[in-house]
Amino acid sequence: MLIESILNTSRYALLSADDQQRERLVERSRRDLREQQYCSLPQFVTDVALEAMREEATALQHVAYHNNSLRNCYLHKQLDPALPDDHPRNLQDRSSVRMIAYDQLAADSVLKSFYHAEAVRSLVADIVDEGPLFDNADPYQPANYVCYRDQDESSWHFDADNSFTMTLMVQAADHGGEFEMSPTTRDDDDQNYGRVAQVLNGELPDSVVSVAREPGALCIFKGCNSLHRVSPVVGDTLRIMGVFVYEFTPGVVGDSRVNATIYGSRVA
Ligand SMILES: O=C(O)CCC(=O)C(=O)O
Ligand SMILES: [Fe+2]
Repeated sequence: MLIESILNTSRYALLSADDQQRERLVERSRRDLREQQYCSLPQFVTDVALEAMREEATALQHVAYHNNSLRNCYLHKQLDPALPDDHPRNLQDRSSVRMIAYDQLAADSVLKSFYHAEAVRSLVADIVDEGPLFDNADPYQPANYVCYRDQDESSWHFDADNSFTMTLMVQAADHGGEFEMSPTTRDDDDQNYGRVAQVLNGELPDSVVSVAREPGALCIFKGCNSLHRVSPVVGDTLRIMGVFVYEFTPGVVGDSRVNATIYGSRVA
């Protein structure tokens, strides 16, 4: 599919880099990202593209890897016996998601076309404002569908060392599957274990924002220092999320052991 048919150019002037409307969008999104740790761009892709993505992810369900594990909010599976049982590093919770990796997408995949489009990469780079972005060069990671069936969820966690996380809502669940975030739970200099434990134990409900998103919304968020989760999905409608990885340097590939835990033993 041509990028002109994928991007909702009637709402977003994405194909002309010097457009004033684009500049305002970048300014607003930068401010949102700074002030609330996420920004959301509704109706970023067309209905035709959404339908193609929905079909693609649904047709690939039989090859999706069911990543089902207990982990702490730092994405580790090991406990630390030197720390108390109620320390955040020793609090485990469940994650159950279905991963469709980049290498499982067809050459003409609409998700791939979206990810590789210069208009998308450069807009995200302008919003994130930390220098130019490059495609990730890993065989599995660059663009994925992450799918949630009935009862699937992703419990509270910090994303691993990426400066930002980028998702595209393709299909929402019937119920549940809410994306919730407690902005800036920790910072680069302070793990803030006390506050982390409070969020994990449900003691700071007022700090938690639910990021409402309709299908088609692009979301960029700072998942590295802000605890976030996807609440359990209820109902038969698959929750489908596109997840994308851009890098600040060219040629970045993932660690093969990490990939095996995300995508299963076939990638080991
Ligand atoms: O599916 C979502 O809304 C966000 C999932 C998530 O935590 C992530 O991609 O890091
Ligand atoms: Fe995350």
